[in-house]
Amino acid sequence: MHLAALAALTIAAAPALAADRPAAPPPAAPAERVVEIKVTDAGFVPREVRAKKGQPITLVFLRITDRTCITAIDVPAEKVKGLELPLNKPVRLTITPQKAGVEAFHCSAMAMGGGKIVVEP
Ligand SMILES: [Cu+2]
Repeated sequence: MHLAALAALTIAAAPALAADRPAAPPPAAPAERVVEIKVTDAGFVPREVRAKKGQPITLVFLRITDRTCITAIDVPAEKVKGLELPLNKPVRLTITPQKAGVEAFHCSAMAMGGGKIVVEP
């Protein structure tokens, strides 16, 4: 009973909400690229990410294991150092690579993991 009433309310309210902001401008910027990188028992998955020079890309790191030394990472080319990756909590990192080539990312403790951001010109 309660659920049905709630659903009816939601449906009734929806057009009013939509009418509240009819003038929302279309997004001007191209869609942001987002890539999820998990930290698992096997390390970074995927280990390699492709990016384009001068175009922002958001890396979402998600550590799903405690059996790893990758609890914090560095991306030296982006001056990122000791970025903490709490267990099961996504951490977003947006970068805009300025040079074509390969940017490494790895664990802060030992520079392990062998992650690569391949930046295309
Ligand atoms: Cu390590």
